Amino acid sequence: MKVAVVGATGLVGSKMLQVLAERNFPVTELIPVASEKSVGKEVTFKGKQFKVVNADTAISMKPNVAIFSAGGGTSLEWAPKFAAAGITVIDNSSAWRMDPTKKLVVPEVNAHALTPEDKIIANPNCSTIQMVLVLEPLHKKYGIQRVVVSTYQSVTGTGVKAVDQLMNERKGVEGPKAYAHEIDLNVIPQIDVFLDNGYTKEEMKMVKETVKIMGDENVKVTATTVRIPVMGGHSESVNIQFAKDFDLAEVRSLLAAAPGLVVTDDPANAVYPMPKDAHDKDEVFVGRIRRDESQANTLNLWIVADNLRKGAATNAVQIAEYLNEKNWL
Ligand code: 11C
Repeated sequence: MKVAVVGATGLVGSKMLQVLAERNFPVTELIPVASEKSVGKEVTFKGKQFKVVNADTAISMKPNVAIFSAGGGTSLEWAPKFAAAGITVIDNSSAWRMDPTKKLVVPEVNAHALTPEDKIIANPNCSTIQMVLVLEPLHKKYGIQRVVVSTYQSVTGTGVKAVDQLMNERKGVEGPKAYAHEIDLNVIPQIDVFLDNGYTKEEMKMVKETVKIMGDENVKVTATTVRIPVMGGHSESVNIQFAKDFDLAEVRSLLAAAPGLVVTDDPANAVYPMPKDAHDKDEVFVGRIRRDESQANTLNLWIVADNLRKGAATNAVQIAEYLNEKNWL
């Protein structure tokens, strides 16, 4: 399997290479793709060096699959060109997610939506992925009516510049800023740009992507997304109102049995999900599972996952694994 990784030198791109190697995706030839300024540089994959090429060269090398993580502009311009050459694109940007002709996939939830005709497949936003993994098994059993989510998101979601900003501020060193404010010892209630309705783009991604992935417009979501000075992953406080009542022990066993989830919930021993523990893991961790005592049929819980793994690279590689199992690549 020839695999192109577009944006191979970025934070998510490097994680894609790591996850492809760790999960033993059957890569016979790796084609790292990046902008002209990185062409000719080398990246290491499974102990071997591969030269970075530009997108045109990558298409001429005819990969079976191209995993994009180079921003929406690159995806809008290049994904259709790869697809026209018969190359399946798995795109980690937001460019194609809400396009009604493209599938938006979290394999544990809606891999069944994929067909051999899907040539551009969208990988959801990190904060959406970890939430829908928890919502799906509960929705099937109790019927979700409304979700109120507040996020605590790692600087790795912004990229290398933000990680550098946090580290520089921590050391008291001047440097380029990824955010309009200091991030060390601070909390910024803005992720991405503000829209006309007063919500940020990140918040509206959580609202709209959740409905599309779960395939149910009755799942109403409202979100507040917040950046915190953390590296290991995104955390989410989630309040879920169901149509039917639930049994807490049953909720725990449904979540424990759901693919990709680990229940980490022993408050008496100070055990709950934290980004430090989720870092570099593929699983999504859920804990602090408790009844909302202020209204009927409502649950509170806490979800943590490494946004660069299940929130980006792992989910994209899982989509490629599914397509490969079906012999569609
Ligand atoms: C963040 N969720 O943490 C964003 C990063 O639509 O894929 C991912 C943006 C996206 O800042």
